[in-house]
Amino acid sequence: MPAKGQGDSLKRISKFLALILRHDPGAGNIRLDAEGWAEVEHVLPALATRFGDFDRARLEEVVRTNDKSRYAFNPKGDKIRANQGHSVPVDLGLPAVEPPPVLYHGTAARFLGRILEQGLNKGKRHHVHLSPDIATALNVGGRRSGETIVLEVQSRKMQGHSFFRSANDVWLTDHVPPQFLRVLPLSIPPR
Ligand code: HQG
Repeated sequence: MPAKGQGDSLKRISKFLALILRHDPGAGNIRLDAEGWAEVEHVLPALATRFGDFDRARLEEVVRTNDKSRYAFNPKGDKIRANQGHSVPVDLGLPAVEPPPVLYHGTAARFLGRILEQGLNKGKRHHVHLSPDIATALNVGGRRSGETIVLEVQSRKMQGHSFFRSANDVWLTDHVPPQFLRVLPLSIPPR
């Protein structure tokens, strides 16, 4: 556990890592390879520029304590990448796997009309992100303002759609057509 007072700074560091490892490697003057890996020896100076002295032990702490296990080192430990959530083109090399019968997607009630018309779209990301359980979906949806809703996805029935499971247990797919969606009758007050 991070010491009291360190939580905020760990969060800021994680946000900057998300920026450079998912969306804009140039912002940290680093490069991602085809599978999304960056050299740790390039990432450390990028972090040091923002946050002062930054050694490997501190980076390991950020990775280990991250609330959603967003980052991972390669087995040798000389590279780091985001486990999912990229907008830059990378191929994580995840195998397609059979999903559980149902998955969940938490979102804001104000998006529901369009979602039921168009299905779930991946937007800027590589995939639509789905959660393995309702509690996680509520957290994801709760990031948005207004009332949170949870959609149940009939994942096993989605013939012809590949599913991938990220290292941090996020389920990924290209698109969810509306006929595989059902709004769960949960009542979550707006934040
Ligand atoms: C919505 C976080 C209108 C969708 C989380 C979502 C997750 C539509 C938003 C990960 C739509 C996209 C991903 C349609 C989808 N019409 N709105 N047809 N289709 N949407 O952030 O799933 O903290 O790209 O419901 O924990 O919210 O980044 O996706 O509200 O795992 O590690 O469009 O991001 O993880 O938003 O979140 P996002 P998401 P991290």
